[in-house]
Amino acid sequence: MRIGITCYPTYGGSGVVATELGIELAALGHEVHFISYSQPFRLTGRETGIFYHEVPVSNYPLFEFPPYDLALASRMAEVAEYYHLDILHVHYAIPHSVSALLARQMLAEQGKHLPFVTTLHGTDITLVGMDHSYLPITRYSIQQSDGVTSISAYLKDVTLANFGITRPIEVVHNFVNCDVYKPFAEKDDDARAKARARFAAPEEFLFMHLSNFRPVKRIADVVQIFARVAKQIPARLALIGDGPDRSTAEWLAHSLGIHDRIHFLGKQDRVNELLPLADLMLMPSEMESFGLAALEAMACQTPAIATRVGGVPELIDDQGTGESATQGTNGLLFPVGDVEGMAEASVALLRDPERHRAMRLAARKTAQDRFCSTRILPRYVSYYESLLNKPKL
Ligand code: GMT
Repeated sequence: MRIGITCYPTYGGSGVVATELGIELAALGHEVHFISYSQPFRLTGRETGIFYHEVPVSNYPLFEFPPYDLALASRMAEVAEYYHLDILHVHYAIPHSVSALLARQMLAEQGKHLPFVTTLHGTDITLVGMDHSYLPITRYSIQQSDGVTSISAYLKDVTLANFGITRPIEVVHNFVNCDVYKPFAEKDDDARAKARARFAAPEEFLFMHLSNFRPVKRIADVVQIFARVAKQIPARLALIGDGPDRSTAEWLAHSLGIHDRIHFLGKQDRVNELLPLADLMLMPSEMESFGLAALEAMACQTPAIATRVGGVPELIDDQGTGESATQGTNGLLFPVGDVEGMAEASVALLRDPERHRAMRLAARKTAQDRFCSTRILPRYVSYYESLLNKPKL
């Protein structure tokens, strides 16, 4: 198939999913065309079978707001025509789904059919999409998409309830490449120790957090949890990512007198090399429609201490009784803002090496058994095929 993909190319879960999907599809022999305003950050530009088409947005003194969605629609139609795309897959509804709808209509005028799939990721529904200035058009473009997928059952339910959507939505969970996101092999213990030494001494526990530092991620809670932990056990914290709340976190770390125990690593390209170094991942978000960062950590055998919000319980099973029952307890969940609970549970877990080890193994097994790209990719491919085989009306 020739597949067009549009996403936000910057640091964020929907862009990560879209890029990894493109990489996996190309590895399966499909031709993938990314259409966006800059190259997605996890692409090198040298991947076989992957092509990138920039969307130029020209400005004009009259435009206080350059119309990116229109430039995107034009570029989508052009790329579809010149490269004979079979299907277009847009990630994050706003505004990508609307642009895809326009592109489909433009091509239809020339007798060409370009079906498009919209994948809902999170704040496109839970925050931005609920804003009344965006709601009617977002609803319309979801309803008009040829196919709609959602990255968790939770997000599907919210979309159906809050947007009054009547068309089917297919749940296709976030995924991770388990051959890239993996723990160090036992024979590589020395290599792990060497890499880990950059962040923590052997007797210190290493905590990690990975996000785009937006308010919804509650970075201040990450620092507060760590401050409580560091009073009880030797520990360090590595924060991966950057964004609007970084300076708040730095200020808090200084005020609490723990800044010398925290590494602010900024944006990192190869997080798969960092996540296996940690003992625990912290994800105390206000909302997560799934929690891709926790899945990436779990695949590296780093369990997460997280909040019981949105679709997170579809991934993290703190009782070992849900869909991950065969893998066992693979992480711990707490109410939003319960920094005491998360700190106490982290300390208790790390003081119990057997329990910690069991949780590490369960985390990796959950990723392998339920969320590896080898399991999820065929779902997307057969979904595309079902749309392409649908009789045209
Ligand atoms: O953070 C967002 O809401 C935007 C989105 C993104 O583009 O980064 O993240 C969402 O998509 C991820 C990938 O599907 C999910 O794993 C995240 O849970 C989700 N974030 C939120 O719901 C806050």
